[in-house]
Amino acid sequence: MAFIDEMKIYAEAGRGGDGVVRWRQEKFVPKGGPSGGDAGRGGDFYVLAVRDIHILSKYKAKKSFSAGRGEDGSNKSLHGKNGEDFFLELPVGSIITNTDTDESWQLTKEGEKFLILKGGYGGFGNEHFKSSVNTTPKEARPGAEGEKGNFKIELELFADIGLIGLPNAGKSSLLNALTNAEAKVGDYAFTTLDPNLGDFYGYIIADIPGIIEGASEGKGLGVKFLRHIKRTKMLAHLVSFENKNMLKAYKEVRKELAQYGQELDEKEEIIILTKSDVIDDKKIILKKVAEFKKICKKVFVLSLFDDKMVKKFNDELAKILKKG
Ligand SMILES: Nc1nc2c(ncn2[C@@H]2O[C@H](COP(=O)(O)OP(=O)(O)OP(=O)(O)O)[C@@H](O)[C@H]2O)c(=O)[nH]1
Ligand SMILES: [Mg+2]
Repeated sequence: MAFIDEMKIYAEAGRGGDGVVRWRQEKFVPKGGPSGGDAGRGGDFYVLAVRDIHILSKYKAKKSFSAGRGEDGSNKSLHGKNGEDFFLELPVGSIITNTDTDESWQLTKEGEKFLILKGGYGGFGNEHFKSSVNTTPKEARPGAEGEKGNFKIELELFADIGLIGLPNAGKSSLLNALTNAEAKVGDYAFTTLDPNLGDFYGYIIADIPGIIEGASEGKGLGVKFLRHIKRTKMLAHLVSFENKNMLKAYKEVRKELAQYGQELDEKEEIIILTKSDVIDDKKIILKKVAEFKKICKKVFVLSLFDDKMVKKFNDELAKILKKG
């Protein structure tokens, strides 16, 4: 499920500016002392995590990046400005490897940043070399090169929320309603054979193939997908109103999670009672909600045929993920 995308780039931190040789020029002082200022250092090169899984494609055309050069020193002892730092924005989940040194970093949360290349120092101007024995130093130093390197960037996406439930609960349909994924939908069990991913305001929703009794021992599509759930942060458990015994349907899936182990059943969970349009009697719906609220605080009722309901759920889910 972790869909991995790869990219190679070349990056350079800024070169430091050069120090300069300058002399003070004052009225009536034919030759003043040294006044060449020090240069600015080169800009550092950072990677910065953002919540945008498509950002790598922006860099397709441009694969080389550099931070700003430090400004040279100037006369009147003025220091050059430091070069601008460069922040390469990468999606949360990116693994950055310097292929020259094998150093590696992983961006795991929004806003996290790492310094991956240091800018070069700025050179000293001649004023710096002034001393009692040398009042007219003609020496200035050039700036140092910034660090450079080749990098590999791999995107490893971990779903923020996994949609689970018995086959036919409406998982793929819900993914399609919330994101621009185009998951296959069918009125038969095991329509979904591989997890589908959707981008929901930068959060990743994973639609997991249906889980049936015995899945933890390999039945149906089996353990393969339970393994994937291990990596999602939160679960949304879908239970369809088509089930005669909804609670039993719910417990069947929970039992498989518990039997699989690895703390799958300890993940934060929300419950979505789906296909409410198949029930005419509102009281039945309310009763079911009350029943499920005894198990879990966050219970939602949803029919994908009702746009308002979908919109409301969409907003609630966005809030939950933001908090998460
Ligand atoms: N009446 C009604 N039908 C729905 C609703 N949501 C989905 N369906 C239908 O339910 C059937 C199953 O939907 P899917 O989204 O494929 O279900 P799934 O949970 O992904 O199923 P698997 O991939 O087999 O595990 C399809 O025929 C959908 O059109 C709903 O809100 N109301
Ligand atoms: Mg499906």
